Amino acid sequence: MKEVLLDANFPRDATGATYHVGTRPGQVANRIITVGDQLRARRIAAHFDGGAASFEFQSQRSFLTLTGTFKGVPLTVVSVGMGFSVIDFFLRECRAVVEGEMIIVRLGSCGSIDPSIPIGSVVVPLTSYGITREYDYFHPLTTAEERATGAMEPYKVTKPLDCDREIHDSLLRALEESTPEAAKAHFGGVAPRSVGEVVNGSTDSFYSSQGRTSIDFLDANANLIDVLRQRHSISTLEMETFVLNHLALSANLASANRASESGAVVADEALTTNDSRRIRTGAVQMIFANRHTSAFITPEEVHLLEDWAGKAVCESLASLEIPLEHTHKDG
Ligand code: R1P
Repeated sequence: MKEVLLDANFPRDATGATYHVGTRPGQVANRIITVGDQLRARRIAAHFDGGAASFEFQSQRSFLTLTGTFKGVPLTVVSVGMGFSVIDFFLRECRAVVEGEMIIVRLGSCGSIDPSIPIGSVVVPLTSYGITREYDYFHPLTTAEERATGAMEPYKVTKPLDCDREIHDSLLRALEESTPEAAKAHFGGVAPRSVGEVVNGSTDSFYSSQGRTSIDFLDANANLIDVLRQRHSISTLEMETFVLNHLALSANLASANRASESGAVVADEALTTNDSRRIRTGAVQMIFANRHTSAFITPEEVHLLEDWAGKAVCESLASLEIPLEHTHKDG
């Protein structure tokens, strides 16, 4: 960031560019695909009209924004990196530069802890849980009794939170309509499969809270995968979708409160609000790893899944209506 920043509460420069993502009004579309990986972002943008983005910005903090059109509809891909905190930067700063309703779809990779969902599958989660390390479980002042009785457990699991049902259904339909039959040679003779209504867990670590064991750290996670399967029916683990759903809920609550005279709107009402700054979310996740068999996808298979899922997400987003949509201008 070379420019002078103007507001310590929400830092922006004189052109309106945000502090970390670095984009300003006119550069980000209402329909956004967010990914963790810059190569994946560029593969998706290759489906844009003309085969490339018409606007590109790489921020000093490694957020890459690519904006163009798909079948004439403005679309943006933002590569954000990994984890809860980058979703917070991404969503708050994109919200600040976009007028009107936003639709945001995460196209990510994930691991499967469900034996019925092998690598090469592409899943559309409906529900996500947040799974975080309980830092105090490891604290020297926590007693052995608290640990032994289960008064304190090493990992916390939130209540489940759904994405937008219409977006879920649209994403699943777009994937099903474009299943790459020709790719079956790469997936043991079976064409990769899409699966809807999947229950996902988003974790605050790739390692401890996903049940990967270590001799270098005390993580108390040897039975975590079994707990997540048995108590919560979780099938997939990744690191962002729950936070995306949570922040969309938080934005919709704020919108509903602005519209309400009493200012006391509850979550159920926020989900049905039709406020012009509503945020709707969805996710598509490619299964790269199988935690039962330890299988990992090959780079060639990654490319095939990213092409299939990337195009399907563009098709889905371009087909979804946004009420009172503002005209997008590159700038
Ligand atoms: C970990 O390797 C990363 O891969 C998954 C996880 O959510 C985490 O961000 O998603 P992406 O491939 O989209 O980054």
